[in-house]
Amino acid sequence: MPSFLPELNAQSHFASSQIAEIPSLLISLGVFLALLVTLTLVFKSRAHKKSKKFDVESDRRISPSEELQSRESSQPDDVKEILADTTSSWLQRLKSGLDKTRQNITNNIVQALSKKAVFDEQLMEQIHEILYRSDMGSEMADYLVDQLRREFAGKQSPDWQDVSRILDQAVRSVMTQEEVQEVSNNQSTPHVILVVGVNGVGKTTSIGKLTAHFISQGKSVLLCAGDTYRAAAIEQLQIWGQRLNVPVISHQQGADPASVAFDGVKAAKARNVDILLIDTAGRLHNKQELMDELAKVNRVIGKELPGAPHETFLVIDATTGQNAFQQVQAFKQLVALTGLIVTKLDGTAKGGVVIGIKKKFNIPIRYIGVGEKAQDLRLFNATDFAQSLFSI
Ligand SMILES: Nc1nc2c(ncn2[C@@H]2O[C@H](COP(=O)(O)OP(=O)(O)OP(=O)(O)O)[C@@H](O)[C@H]2O)c(=O)[nH]1
Ligand SMILES: [Mg+2]
Repeated sequence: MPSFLPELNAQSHFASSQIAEIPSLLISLGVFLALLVTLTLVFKSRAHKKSKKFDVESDRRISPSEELQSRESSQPDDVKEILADTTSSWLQRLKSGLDKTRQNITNNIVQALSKKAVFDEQLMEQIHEILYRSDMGSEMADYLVDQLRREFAGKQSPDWQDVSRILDQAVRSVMTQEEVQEVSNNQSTPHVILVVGVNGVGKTTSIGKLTAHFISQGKSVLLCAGDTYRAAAIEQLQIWGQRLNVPVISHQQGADPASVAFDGVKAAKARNVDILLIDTAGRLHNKQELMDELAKVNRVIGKELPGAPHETFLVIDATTGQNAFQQVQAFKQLVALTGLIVTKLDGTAKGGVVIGIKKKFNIPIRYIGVGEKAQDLRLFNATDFAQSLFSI
């Protein structure tokens, strides 16, 4: 008995030590399984991220054009229209937008040319008068007639083809601006754009159109109702916000525009949007009040975001003719303008104002509007403009 007792003891000790190890084995197994589950989850989430471009239902890769289509179909109608717009349809609209101005210039010059055998001073005076009446200002009319004089003086009267070629070249050389570029190409975000101008020129509408334009380029936009002078002005911007599915920062009517602008910049930073567009009032009691208000808005914005506003666009209404020159002059003294938006070119025979303002002030014309739809506002292009103005 004693001889095998130790053996038995040893065996029973072995069995009991095996039993004692079971919990730790179970724990190890549990840890192993947990590790396996974690690894599987990590792998799956990575695979999901990589397969973002797979159609979930059919489990096939989505092509870039399908991706674009699905992005386009979820866009607001205004943006869809911009995305579907072609260069030729824009040129067509630009040309018809400039119809009245073009007819005013071309028909009259063609008529004057037909009555003269020689390109003399009298004919040049007549052409000067026609150009001047398109509201391009005397400086620009002088310049254009000088170009014609240099080319044709004393010669047999040229036909419209020759005259329009010289006018086209001269206008293009005045209007060509290296610096004209999409604001949305700018890298610093949020890119803050302050939109100023007298009442009724098309500030709020242009902000709506620009918003659609920037969304079509894949940018995120936030709007700020800085025109607190009228309740309707705030509502008008909110309607654009709803229409384009873009948030609008606003306060009550009569609130301090600088404090709305401050909230706008703060929200744009927090939401990390690409572009913040700030509307302003054009209808103030007097120039001093407007000057003080814009100065305060600028100060507050710049404090919240150094360098902002990155752009200040003055909106001018082409139908106001010579008055537009005075508006540029006045606003140039109030704020540092980085560009002009010229609206309502479709409603005037005096679209020459665009050329005259560029010649006189040398402030880049950034966008032009030739209608009320969102796609009717585009980046200004000197070649397209000159061509649309002088081609019959
Ligand atoms: N035909 C045409 N109409 C335009 C164009 N741009 C703006 N408008 C119209 O001009 C009118 C005035 O536009 P708003 O955007 O309200 O002008 P605003 O400068 O914001 O005016 P206030 O807020 O009163 O200072 C609206 O009826 C617009 O539809 C354009 O390029 N062509
Ligand atoms: Mg407005």
